[in-house]
This record gives sequence, structure tokens and C-alpha cells, in this order.
Amino acid sequence: MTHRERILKAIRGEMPDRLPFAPRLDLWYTANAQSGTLPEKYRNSTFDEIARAEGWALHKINPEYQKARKREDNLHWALGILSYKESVYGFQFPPEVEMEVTETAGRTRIVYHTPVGSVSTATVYTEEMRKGGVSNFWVDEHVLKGPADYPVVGYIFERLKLYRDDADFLRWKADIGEDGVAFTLAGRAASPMHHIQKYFVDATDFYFHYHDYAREMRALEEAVGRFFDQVIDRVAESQAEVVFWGSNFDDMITYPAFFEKDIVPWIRKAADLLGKRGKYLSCHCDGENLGLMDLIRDSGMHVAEAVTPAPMTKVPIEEYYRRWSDKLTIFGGIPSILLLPESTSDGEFQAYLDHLFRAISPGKRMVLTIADSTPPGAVFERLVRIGEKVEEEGRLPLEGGAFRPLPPAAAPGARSRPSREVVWDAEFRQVQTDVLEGDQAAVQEHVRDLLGKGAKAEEILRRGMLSAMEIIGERFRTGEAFIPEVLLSARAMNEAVRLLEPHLAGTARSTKGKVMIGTVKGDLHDIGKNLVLTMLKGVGFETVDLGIDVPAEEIVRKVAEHRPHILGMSALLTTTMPQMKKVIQVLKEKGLREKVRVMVGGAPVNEKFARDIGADGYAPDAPGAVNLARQLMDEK
Ligand code: B1M
Repeated sequence: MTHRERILKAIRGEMPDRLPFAPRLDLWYTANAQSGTLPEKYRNSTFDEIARAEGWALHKINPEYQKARKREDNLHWALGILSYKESVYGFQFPPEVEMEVTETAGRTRIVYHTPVGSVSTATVYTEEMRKGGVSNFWVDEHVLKGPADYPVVGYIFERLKLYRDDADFLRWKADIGEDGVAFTLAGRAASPMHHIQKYFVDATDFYFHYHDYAREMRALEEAVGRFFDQVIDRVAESQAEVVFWGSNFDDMITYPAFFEKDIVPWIRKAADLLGKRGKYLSCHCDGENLGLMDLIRDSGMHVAEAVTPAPMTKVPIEEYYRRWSDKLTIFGGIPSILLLPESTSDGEFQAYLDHLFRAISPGKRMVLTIADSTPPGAVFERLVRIGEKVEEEGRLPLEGGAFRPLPPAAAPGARSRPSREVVWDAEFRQVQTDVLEGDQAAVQEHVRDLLGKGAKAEEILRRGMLSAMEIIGERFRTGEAFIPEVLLSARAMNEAVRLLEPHLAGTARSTKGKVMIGTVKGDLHDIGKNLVLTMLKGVGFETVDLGIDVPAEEIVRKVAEHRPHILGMSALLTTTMPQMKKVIQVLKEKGLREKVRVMVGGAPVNEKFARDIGADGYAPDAPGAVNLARQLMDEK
């Protein structure tokens, strides 16, 4: 059986002869080719040549986003209008839309002039990002800044034309031949609203826009929907077999209620229409899926790709297999940190592989790959070892052997531990409710009323608002509340605090302490950092946002300038975690280490790492960061 046949069988839910193995090599390859550290015998090979020489299937899912055939292919990244050799359609802007493009040092700014107004975007892709193996652009200026921008973007999307353009796709598919399956890129978003979330607004601001401009959002969703309908038509008439439909699903970002309301209906529609044409839908599920597991499984999606199990996320591989493999093909299963010697010893790596082969028995609906991709520092021999194990022991059906899956009761379900009851304060109940509901206008009105009636500002703050913020924090921790609720509550609270500020004795607000947080150099992830900042601000800390991709020297310079009580650092990439250690070293060199407490966080960071690099504390989530910050202030 060829790799292609094997993978397609797995996708159809049939039993191939053996487990397919298709490691994603692009990021690893780019970084190592740049630094001259590819394995000796592959110094002059492409990544496809390496995979073929090793007998692995080619991983042909994620387009080579930086390899555009022509400038226009990825010029409009910030609008999510893309076309690559992996696509089966091209696009045409309405002729009356004029564009002004300015390019400076890796930054591309575009102003779109339409008859109903102008909007602008900017994207960044630097040499450093390329060397680091980053494949996506960074959107530096989002198109939606306020409600006036919505109809302008809507105008463009309503009139955008998608035409059939699959010649390059067919050539690419032919080149892959029997060595893999060519996934065509429909889009990185799975629905019009997901498209708006992913491209048009900053990740954190999205939740405010979604709440504040609901009417404009729905109108824009409709306009973007026309684009989606055309995508479905073009893909339906193509020869693609598997379709990349949406990426970065994550139970915090695309939280369950949002996923169900704004994403699932479009997955259903696409799966239904494309399914009738014999095509399979695949999503890039590289995030935390615990809260989305049933929704994804029942959405009609056929393949979940980039599935990253524990220890990188909360869901163990056996749980994925148990809950998904009757309907959904799992493409993934080997968390990338298993290939890193600093995170995983040889023994642990081998133990995981042994566990994996038992956990996914009998092995149907499974394509093994490194999720989400092979990291730059991966031990190549471990990839080879996986390939050998697949050859030696991957014949299907696999035997479960002595493996005992987690009993359902012990397995993680949706996060459901209830938080403590709200302790209502009769006098401040209304303000508590307003903050809990994130009702900015109501809380201001009621704070004014209370002040008018002679209530003390400190009391309103403490008994009314901070108590409600504590509850929201706890609900978030237990999975009863999601990012939008936290952000809206924190915003409501912060707006109301402005009214209280003149009445607060001295600097009552700033007594909690000053915290400065940034995402370290090389790392562009900011959603978690922003959430931590928002919660800290919400409970009364003074906060300074250092932004993303901040070099160690810059962080230390800002510490000297702002003199925070606490410096926080966030990192989401294994490759950027060492930057935290560097910052601590520079703090020491500049004689500032004793003057500031250091806390760290981010998905790959843990307590041990924090201790090893000499930080003062680690927090796993935003409420944890609030507790830690308080503790660090108490210790001062
Ligand atoms: Co990226 N990405 N990504 N990504 N991305 C991860 C992190 C990854 C784990 C996916 C995977 O492998 N399954 C993987 C990293 C693997 C590793 O090194 N360990 C990865 C990769 C490989 C990449 C790229 C290299 C992919 C590429 O280019 N092909 C690239 C790198 C870009 C760069 O940074 N140089 C990249 C890009 C992106 C997007 C731009 C597409 C997007 C980021 C958008 C943005 O931030 N504005 C993105 C996303 C969305 C993710 C996932 C899916 C979700 C991250 C997230 O925001 N979660 C992520 C998968 C995952 O984490 N499992 C993944 C929601 C957020 C609320 O949680 O950030 O964890 P989190 O924050 C939590 C806690 O960690 C904690 O509190 C927060 C709230 O409770 N916390 C702190 C965070 N900071 C803290 C600081 C503290 C205390 C607590 O004290 C100071």
C-alpha cells in the first residue's frame, strides 16, 4: 500500500495495512538549513527528499505561506485573502477598489480605498522570523479599528470574485504522487465569524468588538459569508481530496459557546456540500481542545490535524482516541516537546511511544505526526526511531496488549468544577451584578448613584467590584467562564474605577503594586499575556504592557525606567523560553535583580523551569497569576 492510499484509508475510517507516519518537517528544516545544522547526510536535501529517503509519508497540509508564486498571493494576509500553489482558486478585487502599498523593512502597509471609505492594514515578516522558522505573517495593524470600518471591509468581500485556478495545485499533487496526500487550502478560518476573529481584529479586542458592535459584526459576517460560499464552490469543482478548513481551534480562543454558534454551522455546511463531492474536511486542531472535543467530533469535520496531546495540552492521547476515533481521523498524536532533549529524556520518549501504540489500538482513523510540527531543536534520531517503530510494530490492527485506558470517570471531561457561590453584598449587589455581567454602562450609572447617596468609594471598589472580579477569575479557572466574560468584566470594572479614582483616598488603587509584563523575544503570542494583564488590572494592580517579541535588554531597560514591583514574562514557544533566563541574567548584570520580583508563565513553562532559571514564581493561568502577584507583593 502506498503512503497516499494508507492516509486516505485512515481518513475514510477504513483499516490501512499499517499506521501512516507523516512528520511535518518545514519549521525544523528552515531553521536548521539556515543555521547549517541539518543532519550531515541531508545537508543538500530538501525536506521532501529527507522524508522520502527515510520512507516517511510527505506531510502536505500546511501551505508554504512564505512561498508565494507572485506578490499578490499573500499580500492581503491581513484580510485573509490568500492563494497559493496549494489552493484551487485565485481572487480578484473589485476594480474600483484602489490600493496603496508601502513596504519598509519587512513591514507591508496597505490602504484600501473603496467608494464607501478607506481602511488600512499592516503585516510584518522579518528576516529573523524566517530564521526562526515562523511561517505566518504577523498582523501589526488590523483592518477593523472601529464601527466605521465594517461596511468598507464588507464592501470588498461582497464584491470579491474567486475564480478557478488549480493548475499549480494539480502539478503539486502530481509531484507528491503516492508519497502523501495533497490537502488544498480552503482557508485558515472555518467560518466567516472565525475569519473576522482571526484576521480583522486584534485577538483580544475581538471579544469587545463582538460584544459592542454586534450588528455591524453580523452584517460583515454575511458579506464574508459570500466569500466562503465561493470557496466552497471552487473547492467542490476541484480535484482536491482533502480540504484544509480552519486552524488554531482552542477552547479559550474559540471557546465552546462561540464555536458552537459561530463555527459549527459552517463546518456542517462545508462538510455536507463538499462531502457530497467526495471530499474530506480537515481542521488544524493545534490548541487546547478539552472544552471543544464533542463539538469538533459532532461538527461533521472528517479530520482533526495537528492534534497535540498531553503533556503539551490537557487531553491525553487515549482520551482523544476514545472520544474521536469513531467519527474523526486524528492526524497528530506525538507532542513536539517529546523530540527535545531538554524537555524529554530518551527513556521518557521511548515510554511515550510504547504508550501511544497501545493507546491508539486498534489504530484506525489515525495518522501519526509530530504536533504541531517538528521543532527546530528536535533530535533527528528520534524522528528516525518513530519511523522504525512504525515499520516494526505499526501493522494494523494494533493490539492493545496490557494497556488500560483511563476509566471514563477519571478522564478529563469538559472543565466543570463549580466555583464558590457569589457572596452577595446587599448594599453593592447591583454593582456586583454589573461587573459580573460586564455591563460597562450599567456599572458606571450605579457607581454614580452610590456615590450620590454618599457611599464610600473604597467600599464600592472593594465590596462591589473587586469581589465580583474575584468571582469571574474563579469561574474562569474552573471553566465556567471564558475569555470574553473576563475581558468584559475587567473593562466594566476599569471604566467604573475611573469614576471612583477622584474619591479614593491617596492612591488606594495603586497600593496593590505595579506589574509589567511582556512576551519575550522571538515570540508573538499575546492572547494569554493580555488576559493576565487584564485580570491583574481588574483586581487593582497597576499594569504596564511591554508588548510582544521584546528583547531582554529592552525588558531590563523598561524595568529600570518604570520600576515595577513585579516583572512578568510570557512565552508560548519552547524555543523562546530560554529568553526568560537571559532577562534574569541581564537584570543581575545591571544590578536590578534584587529590586524586582520575577514571575513567568505560558503554555510550555512550568514550576520547575521557573525555579531553574531563578524566577520567583510561575502561574499556570490568569487567576493563578493574580494570586502569585499578590503573594509576591506580600513577600516584599
Ligand atoms: Co502558535 N504555537 N505558533 N500561534 N499557538 C502554539 C503555542 C503551539 C503549542 C501549537 C502546538 O504545537 N500545538 C506551538 C508551540 C510549540 C512549542 O514550541 N512548544 C506553536 C507554534 C509552533 C507556532 C508557530 C511557530 C507556527 C508557525 O509559524 N507555523 C508560530 C510562532 C510565531 C511566533 O511566536 N514566533 C505560531 C503562531 C501562532 C499564531 C500567530 C497563529 C497564533 C497566536 C495569535 C496571538 O497570540 N495573537 C497562535 C496560536 C493561537 C497558538 C495556540 C493554538 C493557542 C495559544 C493561545 O493563545 N492560547 C497554541 C496552542 C497551545 O497553546 N496549546 C500555539 C489561549 C491563551 C489564553 O492561553 O497563551 O496559554 P495561553 O495563556 C494562558 C496561560 O499559559 C497563562 O495564562 C493564560 C490565561 O490563562 N499565561 C501566563 C500566559 N502567559 C502568562 C504569564 C504569566 C502567568 C501566566 O506570568 C507573567
